[in-house]
Amino acid sequence: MDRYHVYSTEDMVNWQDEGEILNSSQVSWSTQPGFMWAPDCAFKNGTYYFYFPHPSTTNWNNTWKVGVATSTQPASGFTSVGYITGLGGHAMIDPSVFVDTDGQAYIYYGGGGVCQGGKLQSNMTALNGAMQSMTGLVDFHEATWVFKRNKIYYLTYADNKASGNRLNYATSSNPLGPWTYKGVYLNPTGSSTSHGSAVEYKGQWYQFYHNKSLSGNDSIRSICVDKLNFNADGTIQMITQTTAGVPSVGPAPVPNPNTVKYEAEIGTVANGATVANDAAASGGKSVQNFHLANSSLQLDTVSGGSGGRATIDIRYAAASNAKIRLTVNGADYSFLNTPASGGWNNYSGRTYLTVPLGIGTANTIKLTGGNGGVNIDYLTVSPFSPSSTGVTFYQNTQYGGTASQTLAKETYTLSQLAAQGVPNDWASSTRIPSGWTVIMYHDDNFAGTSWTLTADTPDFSTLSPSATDQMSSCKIQ
Ligand SMILES: [Ca+2]
Repeated sequence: MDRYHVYSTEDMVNWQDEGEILNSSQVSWSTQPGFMWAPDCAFKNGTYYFYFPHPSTTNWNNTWKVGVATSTQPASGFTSVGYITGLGGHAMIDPSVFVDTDGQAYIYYGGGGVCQGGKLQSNMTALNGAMQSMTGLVDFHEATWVFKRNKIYYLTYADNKASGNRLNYATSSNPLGPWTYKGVYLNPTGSSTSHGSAVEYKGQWYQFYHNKSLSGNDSIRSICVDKLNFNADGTIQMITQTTAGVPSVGPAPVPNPNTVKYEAEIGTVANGATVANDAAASGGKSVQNFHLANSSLQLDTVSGGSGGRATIDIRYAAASNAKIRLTVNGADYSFLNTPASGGWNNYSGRTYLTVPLGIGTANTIKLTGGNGGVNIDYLTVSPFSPSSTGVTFYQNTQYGGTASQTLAKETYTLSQLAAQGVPNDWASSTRIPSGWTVIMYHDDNFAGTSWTLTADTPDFSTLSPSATDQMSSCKIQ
């Protein structure tokens, strides 16, 4: 796998994909493109550190190194800065970095029955002394994770149980052991491997782990989170694996003010995909027959705001688990899972990914089917940065069409609109920045019927009288 993403939350229920922070093509010492395994992260003295295992030669399992990338931001701006000298070798994967309450940082890692730990220097990118064997663990396989609670250090790890690895843990009064084995606390998840991390957030401890419930493929895993509870003596209670997840611990996120909705039915369909009427769908239509090989839906003139990261959120109905391929501006983002939503007319399905978009509306999103049936209702696109300042007119309703034009605060006669790329009697929808006003006129030179708009208007036919393909001059204030 490749392409690490960061997700954020404030309520443990709604998760924001912050986008990709690193891929193997950005690692100067990489010789194995696309081959990135389980990472960890840490924060110290204003810098965020990202640690990732990566093989350094084609003899991959004997040449692991632990790479480091740094940023001043938790979810963007990471730069690969090398690897930790002195770490690596056969099966030595799964780095875990723990910063103790006294500020001293430790790194742990291991695989193939070997687990080691050691101190990091204050620069967080070099060892401070030799790595030590972590003693006292029983049936260690891989997936080391270390945390501290009430002065007790915990080391969690996967065992070798053949029918499905389990997460075990050991405790110590010292961050480098010796460790006292305490037992299993996460049973097999359905995946052959197990790997997790434990964190405290807003007073509750949580266990993150993975299963393969969505994909059915042992190598394509889904992230899970459930409560991690402790007994009075500090021992860990068995994790209850749920499909519902954990309760909300905060307010739901404020909607992104830059979000634009695009009905699937305004896009271009091909290779058997069809626009079909469906009363259950937004706008009364959805794109169907997406089970057909190479069936596709393409949306042009998608707004990327001022450019940069944007979340593409796809709403769909599916009777059984499927997946769709996402391509944006020609870049292949591979598959997005579209888990069963409860039926072909149940449009509660959501799948999303954060990707970079270009400035303005010259962005193209293409969805390709052929991997199970999915009825696509609509997409929302939420640029992280607000739209470039201006009023954007679109040829079609719902901000669609083959072209769009963004105009500044100014008055525009017929010829001036034409000079800006807005033909006469052409516009059918518009996006208007907050606090701006657009007065559209039926005739040239600000004459005839007029319409005063102060907010986004997705369909000029809803105005009275209809303004569809009517504007011949306008004032933007
Ligand atoms: Ca729709």
